[in-house]
Amino acid sequence: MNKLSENIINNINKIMEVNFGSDLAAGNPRQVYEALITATNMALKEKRSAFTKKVKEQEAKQVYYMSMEFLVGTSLKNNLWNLGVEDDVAAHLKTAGYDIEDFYEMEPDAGLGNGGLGRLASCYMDSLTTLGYPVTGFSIRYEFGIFKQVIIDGWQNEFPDSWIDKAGYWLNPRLDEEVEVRFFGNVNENWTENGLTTEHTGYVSVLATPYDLFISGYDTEAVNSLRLWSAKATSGFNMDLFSKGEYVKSTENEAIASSISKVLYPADNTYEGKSLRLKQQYFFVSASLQQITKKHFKRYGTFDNFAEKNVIHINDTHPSLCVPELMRILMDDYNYKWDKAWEITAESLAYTNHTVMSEALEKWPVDLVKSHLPRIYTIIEEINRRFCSYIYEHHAHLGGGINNMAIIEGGMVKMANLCIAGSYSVNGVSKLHSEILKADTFRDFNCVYPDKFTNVTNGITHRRWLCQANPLLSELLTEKIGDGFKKSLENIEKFNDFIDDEEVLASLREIKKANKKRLAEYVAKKNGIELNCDSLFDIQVKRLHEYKRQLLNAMHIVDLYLRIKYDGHRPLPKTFIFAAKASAGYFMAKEIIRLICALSEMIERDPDVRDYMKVVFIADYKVSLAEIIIPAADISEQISQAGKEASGTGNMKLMINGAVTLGTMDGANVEIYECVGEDNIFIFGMSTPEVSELARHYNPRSYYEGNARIKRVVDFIKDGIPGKNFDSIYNYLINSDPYMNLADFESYCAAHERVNEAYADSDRFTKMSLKNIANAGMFASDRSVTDYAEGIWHTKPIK
Ligand code: 26Q
Repeated sequence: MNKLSENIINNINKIMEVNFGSDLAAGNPRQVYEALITATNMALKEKRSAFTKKVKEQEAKQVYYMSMEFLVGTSLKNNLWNLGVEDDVAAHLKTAGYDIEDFYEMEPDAGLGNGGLGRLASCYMDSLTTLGYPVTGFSIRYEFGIFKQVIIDGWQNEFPDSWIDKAGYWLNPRLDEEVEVRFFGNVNENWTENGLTTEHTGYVSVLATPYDLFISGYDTEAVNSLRLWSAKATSGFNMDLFSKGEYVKSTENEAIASSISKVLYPADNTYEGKSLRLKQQYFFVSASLQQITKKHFKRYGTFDNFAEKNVIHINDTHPSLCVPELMRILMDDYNYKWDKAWEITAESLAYTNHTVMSEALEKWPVDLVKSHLPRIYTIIEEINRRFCSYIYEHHAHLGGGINNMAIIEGGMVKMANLCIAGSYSVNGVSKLHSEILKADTFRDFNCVYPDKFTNVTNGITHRRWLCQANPLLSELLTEKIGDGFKKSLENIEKFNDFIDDEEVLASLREIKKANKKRLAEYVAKKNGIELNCDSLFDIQVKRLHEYKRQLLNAMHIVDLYLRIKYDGHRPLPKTFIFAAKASAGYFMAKEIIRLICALSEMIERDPDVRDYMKVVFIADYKVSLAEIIIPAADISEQISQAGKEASGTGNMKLMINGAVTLGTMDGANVEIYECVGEDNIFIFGMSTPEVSELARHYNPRSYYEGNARIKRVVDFIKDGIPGKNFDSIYNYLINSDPYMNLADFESYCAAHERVNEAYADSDRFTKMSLKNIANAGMFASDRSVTDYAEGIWHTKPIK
């Protein structure tokens, strides 16, 4: 047994004794659970202190990853696995009569994110730590993470997710590092002998308390930290106001503070211009930058080398206030002049864009920013003034483009423009997406700053998504190609050598079957539906959004149903599995969920059809559920309208688990296509230029009227399901259909036919599956973060 295992096991025993006055065997499961997490956290803490010491000694450049979201999921299994102590700890628990799996099940997900963007941030923390880079993630300690989804009569209902009671043992409070964040008030500008100085008065103070969540890596000395800020009032009362008779106003800071870190906004790829959201953004940006600058100044006594020693990464525009806040700190707290402060700021910030959808691009009303953050607003105004005059002077030929680039325009502050002006690097998240940014979304900026724009294709941590989620496949790989792939996923390429190995192909089929059974058990328990594990599992799991086109999938399901029911079609059995959360106020998304649930119910009740097809909607999609669903997939549905999905990362998780992609040429699907070759993927639908062309004159009604197959499906959706009505979706499809479901429908159905043909030949399909696994190397987040470190951050791992 290694030292670390021994240490953790001793600590478990000690905690049982000291906290609960019990030995391991006599404790109750909840006590053992607490002891297990606390002991693991202690081990991480010790390891972290050794790592931090090294980082200090080497004066290494620090990376700060700023993100409103980190979709952490569960940590216990991940940490034990990464630390290499899982088997020893499990064996020890077993001696006292416990099954470690029961403790894994007790742990709630830390759901501090909505979907792709938040999960990406967590995958990057894993990879950076594994590779030994010093990085700190910054976000908010939301008391309530992403809501719990409960489906009642087909309709999504949201319930609060209070995760801290049972997962808070991972959080390490640092009361010694609290900072103050200021909102509202007035700004007074004074000319003094030092030039113009500003004074922020009459503000409301909120205290930010940091909680550190330690991030383990695999086979590494590094332990990094995710620092989550929690808001509280500076004091219950403002005595000054109170004594002036303003009793209600005197408790204002308490009301503001208690709301800021209360709940995660459940919006994905749509912007919500709410005052609370703006406060959340400034709160975590200001607290983080105050701490970063304080630490830097303490160590070096100057900011002249700030950009050389630090890089601050802005994950989408949500932390865009980093630009004016860093300016504010340098000027107001450390007396820097504008030009020098701007040089330091623009050389230490880098920005990643995650969307081209116009409804997701953040724009804040000038009046809102001005009232909430008066000092910050004056800085944004001055950034805009200088930026616009620079463009007028040097790029006058861009004409109308200048308005597109302005930071303040039409009474709004445009956050992407602020980020591009204030960062030295801007990147998209897949090759296609990065090209669209340059050619379209940020075309004018690309003319002015062609060297700022780059691409870093997203990646996933295969340690969670393959090794931990699919231990059977991981064992097979280890047996055949060794375990080098765990640290360096390029090595998985060696699995290609087994393409004609009948034994390996048979093992792959067995593993898939076992993973389907594991999922079927879950579905039987939760949905009361029995799955046929010999059927093809066709899976679409992701946030519910019109552009992701779960509706196109549902349309094909209706078509198949009608063909079986009325046209004598007798296909091989297929199981269509969905899981998706919709934003709480997103009506069409909720209607689509209702449609899928109605189809599921109708088919389940129909003895003519149910042996050939099944539809299941699994409620409450989250990281820990994805870990059960994804390994069971044969087909991975990635069917967004071309040009809309920035990258996708579920596509990569499904691929590495042996699912074959059925998708459009969108986001990272394009790169998956390049890696597996055209024979190992099912591509359909319009390309990005075809979409743009058709958008000029798209008329969904002409597809409906001109195509009997489409008409039959759309009419059936309207009122063909007994007792249900979907006029909403019917009208949407024939009158608007903004993501062109109807235009891609036939091509999508044809692709399904090709899937059926391939699946009928089990040898051929298993080989496709193998090719997907073996060619997933490029989609490791280890590769992505290395791209960031070498190409953008210019940082090196700790020696
Ligand atoms: C903004 C303002 C106010 C409230 C909410 C928001 C908000 C919150 C979350 C806006 C967008 C998001 C999330 C976006 C997101 O997840 N984008 C996805 O990022 C992935 C990682 O790069 C990509 O793979 C996906 O293609 C992209 O959709």
